[in-house]
Parts: sequence; structure tokens; C-alpha cells
Amino acid sequence: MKREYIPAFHFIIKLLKMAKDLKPHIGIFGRRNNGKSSIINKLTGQDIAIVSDFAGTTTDPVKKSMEIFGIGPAVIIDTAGIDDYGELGTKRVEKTYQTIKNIDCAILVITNNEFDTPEIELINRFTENDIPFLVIHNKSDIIPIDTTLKSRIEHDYHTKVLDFNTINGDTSTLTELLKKTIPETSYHKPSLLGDIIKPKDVVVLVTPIDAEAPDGRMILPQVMAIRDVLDNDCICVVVKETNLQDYFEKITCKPALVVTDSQVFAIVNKIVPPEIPLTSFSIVLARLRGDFDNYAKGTSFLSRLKDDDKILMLESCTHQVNCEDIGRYKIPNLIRKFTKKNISFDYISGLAPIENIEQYAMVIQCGGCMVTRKQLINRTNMAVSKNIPISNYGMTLAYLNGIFDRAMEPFRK
Ligand SMILES: Nc1nc2c(ncn2[C@@H]2O[C@H](COP(=O)(O)OP(=O)(O)O)[C@@H](O)[C@H]2O)c(=O)[nH]1
Ligand SMILES: [Mg+2]
Repeated sequence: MKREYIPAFHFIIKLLKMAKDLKPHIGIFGRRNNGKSSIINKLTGQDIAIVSDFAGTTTDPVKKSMEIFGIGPAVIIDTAGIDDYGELGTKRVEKTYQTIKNIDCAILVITNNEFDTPEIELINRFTENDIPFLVIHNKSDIIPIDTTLKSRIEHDYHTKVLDFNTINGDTSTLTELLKKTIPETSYHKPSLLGDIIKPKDVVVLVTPIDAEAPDGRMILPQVMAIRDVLDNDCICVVVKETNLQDYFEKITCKPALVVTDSQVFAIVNKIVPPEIPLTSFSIVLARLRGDFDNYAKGTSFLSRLKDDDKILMLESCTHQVNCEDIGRYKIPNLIRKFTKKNISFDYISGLAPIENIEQYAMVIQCGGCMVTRKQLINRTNMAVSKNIPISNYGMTLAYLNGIFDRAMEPFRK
């Protein structure tokens, strides 16, 4: 039996990335030489960023996982100066702007009471991307902040301005402010099933052990589900689909939920009594990534596609061969077979810009294992804001295989 859309390696990469993504991503921005790299060093107590008094030392955005005093693990992204110029400089500035889409929170560093076009442009982009930010007036040991400017910025942009210097500045005030600015959702670890199961529930996980199963162990989505069930103080039962019937014959207590590998959904669907909630690992995992509610709403549009409709496939994971195979061949073929309509597909890879989104009847996003949740949502929001239905690979496959309604039922409130 060939595993379809929970290919082990694909999800392992996805889940490993996820652990990293749960750390808040903080970007630091400002003109060259304002002390951005010095502030990172100060925050972390390490000489991670290269500091120099030669403007333009930080070229590409530098991403570092680090422990920030009082906050915990985070990813800080040090960027090139926003006032860089020349051919190379302009490219660096463009990269700095792109970074904004990957972060949860921003620090804007100003000095010398300079607050002008580069700063306003940055703030506009933070606002467009819904990124909370704080402002640091650095090098205040040389020139302290002008209080009128401070009040103006705080008033106009609903933010805080901190007078600071990296020589003897008090980092605890900075971390306190940072803590308040970072949205809780960026480090709050969501439970996979916590909202639909309660302590002492029995949860049955159906995991086929076939030729594709790794030797002597379980794949990560299964391990994660087991752990999540236990974390929720529930009783976890793990069975192969071939023993599921035995389970229901021998065990009198009804499970609160059954989660199965999608490949055996049809078999499991027949065995699990209709009153017991049943879902698939792929749907459970989709909840950790992207805009679950809008995917859930948009997926059934697959039944309303018309001849000559165009679908936009968003492939965020450019290097995943398996993902590419699903998005380029498997899904288009299944959609054509399912709808019996003449549907065409366009593909956009990575984070390339989306043009003329209005021409598409529907947008289908890949699992998005290589990008942050925020990036995914920022992208699919372009469709949502134009009332274009969205879905993702996992839900689309579930729908085309006729398992969508039952697999989604446990999550409908
Ligand atoms: N006097 C003073 N110098 C600073 C301060 N912060 C950074 N510097 C110096 O400013 C220069 C540029 O700092 P750097 O962190 O590389 O700036 P970046 O280009 O924004 O990353 C270096 O020589 C730093 O030592 C500060 O608070 N006060
Ligand atoms: Mg720097």
C-alpha cells in the first residue's frame, strides 16, 4: 500500500521545522550604524552579531536562535540598514523588507532623533503585515531623545519609544517591553487535540504498519499524537487497522475520538460506529499550519468548480519532491476526475509575489512546512480578502477522497 499524503519524511521535516517556528521571530530594523547588531549582542549577552563602526556591516538578514534573558528561546533576525544605497544596497534593502513577512514582532532602531522617510516606510510595512513593533532610540549616551519626538511617535503609531544605549543601557526595561510586544500566539504551543478531548477520554490512533513504515519505530505525526493524548491526561490506544475490529469487540468503553492514517480511512470509516468522532492525522496536523477555518470553509468549493476555472496552487516548499508530486500531478488529476470539468492550474513557488489573484476561482496552499504560520496566513489572506475560497493539500485530498465531512466533523463547533 502506498502512503499518499502523509509521506513520513515530508511530515518529519515539517514537524521539526515547527518546533523551531514556535519560537517568536523578532526582526531588528533601522538605518545603518544605528546599533542594531550591538542591541542583539546586548539582548543575548553574546557577541553573535558582527558589530562595527563601518556602515553596512550586516548585509543579508542574519537569523539566529538564541535565549533572550527573561523571554526564553527566540529567533532574532538582524537586518541590513534600511538606508543602504547603490545596486547592492538596494537589493539588501529589498531583502530586509522581505524579512518583515517572516517575523512576529519588530524592533525599530533610531538614533540622533532621526525619524523620517525610511522609518515611516518601515512602520507602514509593519502595519501592512500586522506586525507589532517597538522603537528604540539608541546611542542616547551621545544624543538623548527629544521628548517631543518621543511623544509624537508614541501617539501617532500607538507604540513605545525606549531611550537606550548599548554601553550602559538597562536591558531589563528592554526585555520587559519586548515581552509585552511579542504576541503570545507566537510562542504559545498549541495542543493538537486539547480542545476536543478531555481528561480520562479514550483516544484510538490507527496506524498502519506497512512496507512504507520506518523500521522499528513510528512516524513523527503518530508520536506527536500519542504525546498529545497523554499530555491531555487521556488514555491512548494505538492499533493497526487490522486490529480495529478486535478493539471494538473486546473493549466495551467507547473512545471519545479515533484518529487514523488517511490511507486506511475507508476501512476505518466502516468499522468505527457513526456516533464516534473520526478524523485523520493530516487534518489534525493542518490545524497547526495555516488558516484552518478558512480552509475548512473553502474546500467544498471543489464541488462548485466550473469549466475553464483556474486554480492557483501555492507551493511554499520549493524543495520537497513529494510535495511537488502531490501539487503538480496528483491533486490536478484528481480534481479533473472529480469535477469532470476543464480546470487549469497555475503554480507559484516559495514566496514569489502573487499577481492578479482575481483571475482564480480557488487557491490551494501546500502544507507549508518550510514557512512560518504567519507567512502562510499573510499569503492566503490575499485570496480571503477577495472572497476567493482557499484550501490546502491535505483537506483537498480528504475532500476528493470522500472523507472530508466525517474527518472535519470533530472540529466543527
Ligand atoms: N556611543 C554608542 N555607540 C554605540 C551604541 N550602540 C552601538 N554603538 C556603536 O555604533 C557602531 C555601529 O553599531 P552596529 O551595531 O554595528 O550598527 P548596525 O549597523 O545598526 O548593526 C559600532 O561602532 C558600535 O560600537 C551606543 O548605544 N552608544
Ligand atoms: Mg549590523
